[in-house]
Amino acid sequence: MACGGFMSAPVCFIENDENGKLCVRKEAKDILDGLNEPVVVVSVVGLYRTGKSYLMNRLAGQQTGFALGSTIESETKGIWMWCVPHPNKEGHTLVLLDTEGLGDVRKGDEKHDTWIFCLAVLLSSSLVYNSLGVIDNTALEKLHYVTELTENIRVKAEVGQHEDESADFIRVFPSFVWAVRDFTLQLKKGDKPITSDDYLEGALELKQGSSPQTVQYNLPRSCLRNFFAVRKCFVFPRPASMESMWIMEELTEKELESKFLEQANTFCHYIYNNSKTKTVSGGRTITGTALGNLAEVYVEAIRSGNVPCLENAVVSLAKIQNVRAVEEALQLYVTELFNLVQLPMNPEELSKIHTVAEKKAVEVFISVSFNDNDQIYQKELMGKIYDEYQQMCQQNYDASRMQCEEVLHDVFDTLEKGISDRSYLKPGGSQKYIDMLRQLSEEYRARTDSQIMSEAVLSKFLKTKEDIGNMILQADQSLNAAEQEKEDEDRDSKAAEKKPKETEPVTGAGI
Ligand SMILES: Nc1nc2c(ncn2[C@@H]2O[C@H](COP(=O)(O)OP(=O)(O)OP(=O)(O)O)[C@@H](O)[C@H]2O)c(=O)[nH]1
Ligand SMILES: [Mg+2]
Repeated sequence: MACGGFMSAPVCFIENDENGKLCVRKEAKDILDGLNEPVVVVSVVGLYRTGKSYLMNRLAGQQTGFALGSTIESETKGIWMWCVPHPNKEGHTLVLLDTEGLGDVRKGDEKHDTWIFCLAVLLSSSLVYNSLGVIDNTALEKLHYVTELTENIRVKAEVGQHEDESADFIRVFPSFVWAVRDFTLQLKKGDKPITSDDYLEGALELKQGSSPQTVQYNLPRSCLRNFFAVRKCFVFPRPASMESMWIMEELTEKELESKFLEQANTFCHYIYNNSKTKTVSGGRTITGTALGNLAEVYVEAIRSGNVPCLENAVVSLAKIQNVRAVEEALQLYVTELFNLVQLPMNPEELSKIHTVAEKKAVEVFISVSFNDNDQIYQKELMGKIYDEYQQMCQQNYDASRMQCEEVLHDVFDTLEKGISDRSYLKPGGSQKYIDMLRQLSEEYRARTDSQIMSEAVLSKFLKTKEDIGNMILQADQSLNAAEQEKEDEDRDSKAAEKKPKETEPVTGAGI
């Protein structure tokens, strides 16, 4: 697969699993998962062996791609997908869906064809119906799948008892393009030339009356008229001689009939210019990712024996997309935060990084989310971002605390040594202790200036030193008192020494 979800060759999208039930292939789902831009989905349906895959290769602008078969055996199985850059719409992907040919009796499972047809209708924004020859009653009878859509597709989750749901089909169905291949007739009504669209509309005209035959005749016609608002028809002459058609993939443009080439180009340009971006009920445009999810929702409904319902599918799709949107947005937020933060850091800087990352995360959420009208998932995302941010703030505090503690140990090492050496347990020691505490605190502050936990760590430390400070002070005071006492004593004794001895009363004064 090339970058950006574009592919060098088609892959199988939907096929039968080993139990014979439809399933979405992982490879295709993964490709769509990586495609976060709006998609224009064009699918081709029609009877087997009618040149559908060849026409799709032309839409891809490639000579080869979807496999063609030149034998009578049907070639394409299930639904194949090819994502190519949209030739006209920048930022859009053209998703081409080539389907298994309908009506091959050897398959023996009519219902399988019905589901292939339904899925093509449900997944595309333009449905190309491909047939050989002319649009006559037989051709319309072969298109009976369109008459079965009412039984096999539901639009609303809740339907009133007498409500005709098919009236809603026109709102949600793709545009319809009939490609008539090997058309050999002249487009004329009487003498007047008519367009291929007039030809189609003429073929879809209803008969008056209510006989069973008339009802039967009108049924596919009225279904096409009532379900598909935009209808278009292209007629293609034979592209080459009989023998050459077995090797169509090898034929150069020059070897193809010029009239065929002209029609093929007109058809391709019509599709490029007019096929709309795929939307779902409610008008929401969908991306490749959503298309993959939508396919899974419809296929799951069919697998479990239910009728695919557009409204339910949108609800399921919204849930899948929104859960994913929360995951992706949160992932981006966390990655952004981890890449930019360097703990410990200034909380204001951290807050700035958080704000930018949060904005980017919300942008991702908005691009991936789907119908989050009550902002339930966005609120969930904001809550998760808040939790992540709080955790990061806590980690920032912890990292800052650790660094401050390291500096603290380093700076106050002298003080601790002084304490254990009992250097402060001497007279005047308390003042020395206080001075040292003050000086080291300043040094610590200078080294942890930018740290958020600087003061908190210091004040906790100083608190632990209060007892020892008091002890030193008391010791100092008692040493002072003892010294004072000793000094007093010394002074007294010295004074006593100096004082003349209490003399005996002079008895012989005249000696
Ligand atoms: N007669 C005719 N044959 C064509 C035309 N385009 C392609 N073919 C040939 O018809 C054969 C079948 O073409 P595919 O494109 O494989 O037909 P398909 O409808 O995809 O066939 P399945 O996948 O089996 O349903 C190939 O040999 C093609 O070369 C065409 O316009 N007219
Ligand atoms: Mg095919």
